[in-house]
Amino acid sequence: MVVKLDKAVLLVLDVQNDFCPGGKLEVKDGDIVVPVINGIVNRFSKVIATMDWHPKDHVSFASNHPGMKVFDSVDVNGVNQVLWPDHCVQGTKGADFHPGLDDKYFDIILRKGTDPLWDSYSAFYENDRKTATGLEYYLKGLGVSENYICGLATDYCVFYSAIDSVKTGFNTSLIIDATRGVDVPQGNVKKAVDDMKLAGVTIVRSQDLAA
Ligand code: VGL
Ligand code: ZN
Repeated sequence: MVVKLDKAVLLVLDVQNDFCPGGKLEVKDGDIVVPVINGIVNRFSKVIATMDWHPKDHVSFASNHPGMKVFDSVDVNGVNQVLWPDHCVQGTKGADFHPGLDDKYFDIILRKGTDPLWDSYSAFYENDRKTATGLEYYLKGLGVSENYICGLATDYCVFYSAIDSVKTGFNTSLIIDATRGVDVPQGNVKKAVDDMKLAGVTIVRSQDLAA
């Protein structure tokens, strides 16, 4: 029997085809996280996986902003929005988990980014920074004190989720070898990791967690 890490959960963020090599918004080496996550997923008392899950008319798609290009930014209700290629469209192959990801230990799957008018990088709050996804209350209801975070992408979903995890009062660790980022502009991943550390996120490696 594997000893579980008490009161600790694993958040597996957006390990979906579109964020892996060959996907619509591919993250370099994004698929490398799959075996790393599979190797630690049974150590946690609960595992929460998220899926980026957008309608076709989503505000974050450059294709819905005539005249704008991918990686341009626009203002959406006073919030800066990076424009992406169409990705993780609800019900498409690109929105599925990577086929190698072992999902049998996932207790809940949280879909985010479903509102056409708002993006949601964080697993806790939409990009208006105040609409809750409910994850905080689920975790607090379980008496969880510690969140371990992994998945894609380091400089977006992972970054905002880690920051919100700290803000909502959880001890928060980033499993550094189980995450990869978009890194546009170059250096964005390093900046995200540095900013997470400054915010109080602990950096760990998967071998520190292996049973
Ligand atoms: C993400 C860009 C656009 C992410 C989602 O999950 O990190 N990044 N949508
Ligand atoms: Zn998205």
